[in-house]
Amino acid sequence: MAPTQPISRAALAAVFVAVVLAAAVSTFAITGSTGPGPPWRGSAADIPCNVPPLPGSLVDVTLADYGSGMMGGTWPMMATVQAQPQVVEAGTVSFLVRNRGQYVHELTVLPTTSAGPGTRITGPDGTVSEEGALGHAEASCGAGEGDGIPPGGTSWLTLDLPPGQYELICNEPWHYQAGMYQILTTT
Ligand SMILES: [Cu+2]
Repeated sequence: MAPTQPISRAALAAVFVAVVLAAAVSTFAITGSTGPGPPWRGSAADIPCNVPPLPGSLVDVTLADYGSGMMGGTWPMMATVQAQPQVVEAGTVSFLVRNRGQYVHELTVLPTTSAGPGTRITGPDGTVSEEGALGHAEASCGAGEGDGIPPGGTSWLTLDLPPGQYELICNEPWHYQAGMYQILTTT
């Protein structure tokens, strides 16, 4: 083993620069966006898709993520479901769902639990129970069920929702735990 050497000033400076750069990059990841929409990096360009007219109250849903490569690149460090608006009239409700992230996402609509949003138990496969699910938007440029919405892709879903609270989630493995849930209220 080589004798311990004092750390050179140059090495210290290099470490300092690296730390500052890392801090700057992570700050940008959180606060970098100045325009409308979520401040996530890695947002995908839209895949062209002709969305048909959607009936009832319209809820725009944005699925987004940031992060790079935990768990072999399959786990976004953070991800989000954003609904606009978050309160709509009960009855016919259409969801227009856009994936602006860099991972495949999907939307599942569930009744809320009494424990509140984000409290569902994640199983060993990284997903939560979809018992009682009211519908999914997970097609690539299509309605309803599918293999997931690719980055930049669009899916949609129309449901008849009585007054209540619903949890909009992404149930790709580990995405719920990464923050992909949002409450929608119908009145
Ligand atoms: Cu997801």
